[in-house]
Amino acid sequence: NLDVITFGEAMAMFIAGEQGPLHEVNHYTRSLAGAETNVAIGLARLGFGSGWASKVGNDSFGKYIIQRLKEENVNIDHVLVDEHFPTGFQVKSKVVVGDPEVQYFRKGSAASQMGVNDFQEEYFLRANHLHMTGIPLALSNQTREFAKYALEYMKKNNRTVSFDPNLRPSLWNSKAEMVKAINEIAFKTDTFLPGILEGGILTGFSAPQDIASFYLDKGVKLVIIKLGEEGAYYKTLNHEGTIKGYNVENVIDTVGAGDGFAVGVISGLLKNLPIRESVMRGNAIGALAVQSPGDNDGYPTSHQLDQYMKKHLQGVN
Ligand code: KDG
Repeated sequence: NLDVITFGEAMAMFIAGEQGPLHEVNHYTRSLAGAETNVAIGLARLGFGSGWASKVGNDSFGKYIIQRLKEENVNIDHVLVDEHFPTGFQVKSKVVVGDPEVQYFRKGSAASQMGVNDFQEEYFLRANHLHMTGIPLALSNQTREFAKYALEYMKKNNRTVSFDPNLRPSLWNSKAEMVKAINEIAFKTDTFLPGILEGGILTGFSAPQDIASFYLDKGVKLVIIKLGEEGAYYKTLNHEGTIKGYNVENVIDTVGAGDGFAVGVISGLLKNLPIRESVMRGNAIGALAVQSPGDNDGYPTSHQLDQYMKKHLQGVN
């Protein structure tokens, strides 16, 4: 059976083989992108029953996505093939420092057509936990309604829900609309996982403590704020703490680190580990993720994660 379900849009991704602006790049390596597929893959690699719900087009990118997810043991019973709309893709630059440039070709994609009518209740009931990101809230009215429905449905059926806002301002009409829509969902989730800059945009506060309290006051049970290489800060009604990040000497690509962090945290919570340990797992997978060019190719198996954490012991502040 399944432990966790996610839903969203997967895309074929072309990673530049050489540095420079995208329009000058000649060589690309094909890979897979999509925040929620990254999480689904990461959890499956750790041995969890992991399912992903979406739509792909009846085309080569759609086939590629399905094939990759099968290889990763992600359950695809809720992946529908749309005959009318194409699978989206994205192009990503190669950088030495900072975040890469990303260009989307996803407007009107098959995944953005998934609406409430596509929601398969029996499928979602197969899992105890739902992981969501803010991206489907931005893609289309249909996917936004799907996301709201999925959240309500899982809560009504006593499932736990984690939420990574994954702010993508370029997918929204305005910042105000983005903040409102994301917060509306965030307030109803159990575990909220913003980055520190995202938390600032969403609340107007800059200190992690204030950002966390803003959501705890609204009923969120656990807020974990990603601090990049500094690690992460967590807060519940009774506990708080900062967990240092792992030292990484050679950062290759930062994209996928936040999703890897979610994988670590969710895996810990599903195993009923203490929050601190769950956050440590998040930090560890985030650190592993930035050391490889693809989004998810650095995500570990359970054994690799244990080995990495043993080898690179980190203190708790
Ligand atoms: O979190 C990684 C994602 O940014 C990437 O895989 C693409 O899902 C993606 C998006 O919509 O930006």
